[in-house]
Amino acid sequence: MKHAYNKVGDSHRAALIAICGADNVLAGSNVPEHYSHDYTEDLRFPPEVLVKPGTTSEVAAIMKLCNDSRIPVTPRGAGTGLSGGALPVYGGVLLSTERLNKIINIDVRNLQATVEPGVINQVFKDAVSEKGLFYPPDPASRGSCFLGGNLAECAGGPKAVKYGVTRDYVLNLEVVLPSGDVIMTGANVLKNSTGYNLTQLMIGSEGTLGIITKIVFRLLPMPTHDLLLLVPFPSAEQACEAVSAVFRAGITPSAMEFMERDALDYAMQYAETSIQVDPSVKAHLIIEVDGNDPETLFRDCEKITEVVNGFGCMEVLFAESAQQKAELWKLRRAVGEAVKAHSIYKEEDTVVPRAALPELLRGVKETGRKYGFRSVCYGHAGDGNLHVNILRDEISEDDWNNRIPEGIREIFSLCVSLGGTLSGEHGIGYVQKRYMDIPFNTAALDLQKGIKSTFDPNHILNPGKMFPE
Ligand code: LAC
Ligand code: ZN
Repeated sequence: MKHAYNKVGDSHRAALIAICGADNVLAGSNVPEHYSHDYTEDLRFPPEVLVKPGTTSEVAAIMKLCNDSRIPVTPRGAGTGLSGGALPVYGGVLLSTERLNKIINIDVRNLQATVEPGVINQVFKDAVSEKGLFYPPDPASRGSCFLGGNLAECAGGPKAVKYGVTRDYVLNLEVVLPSGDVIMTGANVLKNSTGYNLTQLMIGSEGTLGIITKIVFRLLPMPTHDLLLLVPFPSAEQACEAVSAVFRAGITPSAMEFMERDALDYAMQYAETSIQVDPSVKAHLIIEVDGNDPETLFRDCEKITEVVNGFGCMEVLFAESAQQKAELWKLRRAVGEAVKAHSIYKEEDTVVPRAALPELLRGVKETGRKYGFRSVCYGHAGDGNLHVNILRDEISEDDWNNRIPEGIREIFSLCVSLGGTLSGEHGIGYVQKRYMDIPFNTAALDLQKGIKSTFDPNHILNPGKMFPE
């Protein structure tokens, strides 16, 4: 359904300045260029006005003003998203959470912490780690992405395979609704059977239901040891076959990452690493185990080595030092940016039950041959979560916009037929909404749209996202 929106006029701008102060309200050409994009393809949508509230009550006043005036509001964290969630596709107000960046409290006795949404993931990890605590979610952009954005998209990362994703660490939220009302969604407890679970509804809602202004996390004790294995394979499919066998052998690694040869090559060039890979290697698995007892971890690695040997891997390498481990992780985290530096690409975030990974990889490559695109595949193999970067290369504008999406539709249909879905951790946002009819029938989509309308009857919050229009 289309909604009619108003432009941000002089009186609205004056009202926003009265709420946040003139320094925190920028309009037109005064809005720095980077606020018009995130990390998604080469998409650009400048907002009419950028506002940077510093308190919950300022957020509430902005929402009330925009709701009363039918002005669209797009919430924005650090802008590292890969599905266009933070793009103000209808113009209007871009609400940046960058000034809401306080760690309010780390409650060591309860293993909890309360933060504002503009705290950087890594800053939070470091702060809790100083107190012996562990916040596992670690998206590749952890050095710059905001926790609020991590909640909006339900970010994952390599550790998710053992520790779960962002939603598994959130206990309670303060949320500003489009009306300007402020609610708490839950309680700071590990068990809660009180009413509908609004906390979990907010997570992954991509800024379409409310603005998260405080987050209460649960934390874990920091594990003391980890070991990292690098397992080369002569074929990408064999690497994928080995993944589920490791879990079936009774081991849950703390990371189980896959990189096909092209992903390795792009990352090696980009990250200027000393790591060298023999030309016969066609894929790598990076496997990490962690815990508190080194003996157990060594035994786990022996078992893993036994299993992967059964899938024709080449010589298994141990990362000997902290520096080697860091270098391997740097290489793995660089893949996305490395590919982007080479070519515009469409990033698909396919996810299937883990044992279906080889079939998914085969299907992706077959589809590429049929539609004439190259793909670079890598990702969180242990979660069945394969990132498929479809390279723009020399593909014409028309094919890029019309024919390639048909191929992507085939890939997503394959995912769903294998028991999977469109996105494991990047969200739907602006670029995947046209495929939402694949995993959901009309009844399931209408139910979600009904929830959206209940929270946001005027559809002012992050319009143009998640649902096909
Ligand atoms: C990664 C991001 C793209 O896994 O999700 O590198
Ligand atoms: Zn990822």
